[in-house]
Formats: sequence, C-alpha cells, structure tokens
Amino acid sequence: MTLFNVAIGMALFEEVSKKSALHPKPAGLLLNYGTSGFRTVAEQLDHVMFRMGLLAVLRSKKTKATIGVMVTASHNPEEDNGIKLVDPMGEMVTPTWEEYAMQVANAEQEALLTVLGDIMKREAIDINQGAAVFIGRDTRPSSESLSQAVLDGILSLAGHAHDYGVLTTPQLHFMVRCENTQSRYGNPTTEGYYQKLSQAFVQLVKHAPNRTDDQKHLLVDGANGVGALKLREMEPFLQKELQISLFNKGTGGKLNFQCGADYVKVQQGPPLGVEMLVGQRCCSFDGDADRIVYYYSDSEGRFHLLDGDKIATLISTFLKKLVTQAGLDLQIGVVQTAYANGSSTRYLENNMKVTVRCVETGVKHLHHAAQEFDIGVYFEANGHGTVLFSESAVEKIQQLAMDSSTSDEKKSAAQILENTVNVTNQAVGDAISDMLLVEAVLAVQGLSLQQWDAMYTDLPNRQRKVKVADKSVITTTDAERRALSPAGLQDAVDALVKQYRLSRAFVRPSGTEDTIRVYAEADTQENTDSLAHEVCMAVYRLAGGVGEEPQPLC
Ligand code: NG1
Ligand code: ZN
Repeated sequence: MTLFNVAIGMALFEEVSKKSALHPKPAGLLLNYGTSGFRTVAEQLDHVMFRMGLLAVLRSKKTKATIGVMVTASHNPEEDNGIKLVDPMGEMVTPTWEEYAMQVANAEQEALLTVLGDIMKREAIDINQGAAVFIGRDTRPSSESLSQAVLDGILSLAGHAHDYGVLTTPQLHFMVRCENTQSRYGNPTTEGYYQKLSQAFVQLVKHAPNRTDDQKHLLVDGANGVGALKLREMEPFLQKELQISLFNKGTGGKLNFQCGADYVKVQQGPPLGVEMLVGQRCCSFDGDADRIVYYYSDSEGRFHLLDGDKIATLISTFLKKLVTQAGLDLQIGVVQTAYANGSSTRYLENNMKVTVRCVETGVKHLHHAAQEFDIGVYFEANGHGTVLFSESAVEKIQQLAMDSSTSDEKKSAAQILENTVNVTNQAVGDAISDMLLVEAVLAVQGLSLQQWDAMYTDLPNRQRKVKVADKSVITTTDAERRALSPAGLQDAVDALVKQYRLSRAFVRPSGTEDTIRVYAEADTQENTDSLAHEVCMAVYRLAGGVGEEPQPLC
C-alpha cells in the first residue's frame, strides 16, 4: 500500500468511526444472517443497517460491480424488519460474505474498525476501487429511517449510492442485474422493469386471441404491502390484457396481517379482505412480493390452494412441451425442497419425466441447483421461485425464433419460449413476474384454474413447530430429510411413518425462527395430523422440548 492509500484509508476509517457512533450497537446483542438476511424487531436494527451499508461498499469494491441492499422483513409482522445483500447478478450474497455480515453486525462498537480492516485484508480489497450500491425498501413504517442508516453507512465509506425508495424485493434484484449487465438484461428503472415484463406478457397472450373478460380477470391480495403499490403502477403497461381487482392494498389494513401468501399457505384457507366468488382465480403476494400462491373456492365452498409446487409443475410442463415442439435439445430440471408435496414430485418424475432435485430449504440452495440445468425451474412450496435459463439455452431459443428456414410450428414454439424468458425475473423469485408467467401459461394453453389444479392431487400435509431448549441438537442430512442427531430421533420418526399409508415426515431446525419445524403428509388429513402430532411428541421427548407438550390438533 502506498502512503497515499494509507492516508485515504485512515481518513475514511475516521469518518466511519465518527458516523458509527450515531448508530450504536446495543452491547451484547448478537444477530444471525439467516436464510434471508438479518431479521428481527425493527428497534434492534439501526446499527445493523449502517454496518450493512459499510459491508455493501466493501463487497462492491471486491466484485467491482454494483451491489444491492434491500430493507424488508418479507412476510414477518409489521413490527419486524430486516436487511439482505444482493450480489452482482441479482442473486443472494455468497456464503462467505454472509459470515462477514455476521462479524460486522455483531462486532462491539470499539471492535468495528478492526473487523472491517480484517475483511479488507483477507479479501485483498483496494480502498481506491470505486463502489456503488443500490438501496430498496418495503412499505413498513420503520423502513424509511432504516434505509437512511444504510445510506449513512455507504456514504461514510465514500461509496456511491442510488436510493430507489420503495421497491419490491425482486425489483431491487432486477435493478442490480440490469446495472451489472450494462442494461442487456433491461433498464435499471421501475419503468424498465414494467416495460420488459409487460411487453413479453402482451406478446405471449397474443397466442391466445379469444380470451374473454372473465379469463383476463384476476383477484390479487397485495398483503397490504409494496406488491399492491407496484402492481397499480404496472397496470397501464399491461394494455388491459390482465384485469386486476386488487385487495389488501395497504390503504387501511396491516401488513401481512391475516392476508398474504404465507398466511394462505400455512392456514390453507383464504385471506381476509378478498371478495372471491365461486371458481374465481385469486392469488396472494407476500409483504415484499417475492412469493405468490394461487387459489379458488369451488361450488361446495371448498378451498383449493395452488402453491409453489403446483406453479412449478404448470410451468415445467409448459416448457417441456415447447422445447419438444421447437425440437431443441435442452434439459429441463425442477428443484424442490423436502417441503414439496409428495404428489408433485411423483407427478413430475413419473408423468412428466423431468429430472427433479431436492435441496436444503432456502432460495440460495434452490437457485444454485437450478443453474445446473439448461432450464432450471425452482420453487419452494410456499410460492418463492423462478425459472433460470442458461445463456446457451437463451441463444439457441433466440436463433430459432429468428430462423427463416425453420417450420412455422418450431418458430412459434421458439417465439413463445423467447417471451417466456423475458417475462421471467431470473434474478430471484418474483410474485409479479410469476403471476404474469402463470397467467400467460394458462392463457396460451387454454387451461382453466380447475384443469391446472387437476394435474395431480396434493397429499394432505401439515406443518407444525416444537419449541426445544437448543435447536442445534437436531442436525440433518439428505437435504434435511433425515435427522442425524439426537440419537434415536430418526428411528422414532421412521417407526411412526411406517404406521401410515403414503406417508412421509421429517424434522429440521428453522433457519429463521428459534424453533423445530415438523412436516408430515399421509393419505388422509386425519392421519396426517395424527402422524404430525406423534412426530412432534418424539421431538419433544428426544430433542429437549420446553414448555407445554405438543397438543393434538382437533
Ligand atoms: P425456515 O425458517 O428455515 O424454515 C422459512 C421458509 C423457507 C424460506 C425462509 C426465508 C418454510 C418451511 N420455510 O425458512 O422456505 O422461505 O423462511 O424466508 O416455508
Ligand atoms: Zn418475501
């Protein structure tokens, strides 16, 4: 390092030291960079925000690219907040830097500069390298001041910041990807996002010319969050090809409260505030609009949920048909987690004959596995997912779509595929993009919601939680489907599962809450609930349960 660099470094660190005193860390407070960044009650997060601004500058210097910072706590209650970093291609930040994030967030006040200095040394970061960071935030009351703290962090390390204000999480990921691909992926503006996705959608539905107004009509539950706001902004770009009735717009109700994708998925019932008629197509976003689930109510008043597994099945079936029709040699894979309904996996493998992979919970694992296919469709059962098209797959599709010597049938399939690529937010799962994709797939194939639902029947399933003294006593293997410890737990689960038909169960520590999650499925809801309860009891007895014993659901 030259003397000049040392002087710059010292001046910057002095500024960081001065500013960080305005964002003090409560002594002793330790937070985890969980499945999707830091997440806790908003009052505890000011110092974390400031420090993530600092870390984003370092990450930007290291990658020589623009980095994203999103302030949100997704589907958590309104009092919570959170933050996560976005890497140059719009993907989740790489695991080593999650570690750094924890070191920076948890350093006591006087140790902060040393921790930053160590990271710079380990990563050989050049202090003179420029840095640029994009900031987005959701609509929580705490998000504005918290994103201001992020900005303070960025500026105190002399980074360049662009604050987009309120954005959906996937929009922020999109901006970062556009910026770092010199706009080849799209323009890094909300207008650029609306334009790219809606143009592709409008092109796709041209292949379904006779849609009725009823078929164009969709009810959307905005979870009282940012998704509602952004969907309203996007509507004019859709040229009336989608007619949206928007509920839970955030004008009165509370964010995620008795509404939104997570509520609908876990309760397996409709959200409050949506006026749905029999058979009507409805969907719910979560609080930051990166998850979506569909549903409807039948003439007997029964609720039907079409979750992430059903969405993955719909999309991969569509893609497989088009790839075959286009005569392209592209391998399609579907990536799921252990929470995927057993029926969906069986249907994909046995009927659709596509490769299915099961990975650990958390989008970063799914995204990574999906990159191994020419076309990788990944979805968590809770509705978070997208499709990744490899660069060579996109090239082959584009060439065929322009090839004047090819047959009309092949060309048309390639053009539909090309627009499917463009309607998809490949940076990350995106409720708005997934909604347009599902709507287009249904339209192009002339499928009703009921026909989509009938592709396979979900096995009854149940998710439960068990409180234990120390969740780390449970360790797992085989994509979290088997417990390695504590001794005897997996044997107990195996013995219970054997007593039911079409059954499956597993236990794992949650990565976002201090709890053990239990999942069970079986031939009937009654058997599923009974199996889930017995597995909860086994966890309680063998893994140090605390508080009241798990009670059967009645
Ligand atoms: P944990 O708490 O690790 O189960 C939950 C979801 C994940 C993912 C993360 C991030 C389930 C069962 N788990 O993780 O799929 O979405 O939150 O938000 O839905
Ligand atoms: Zn979310």
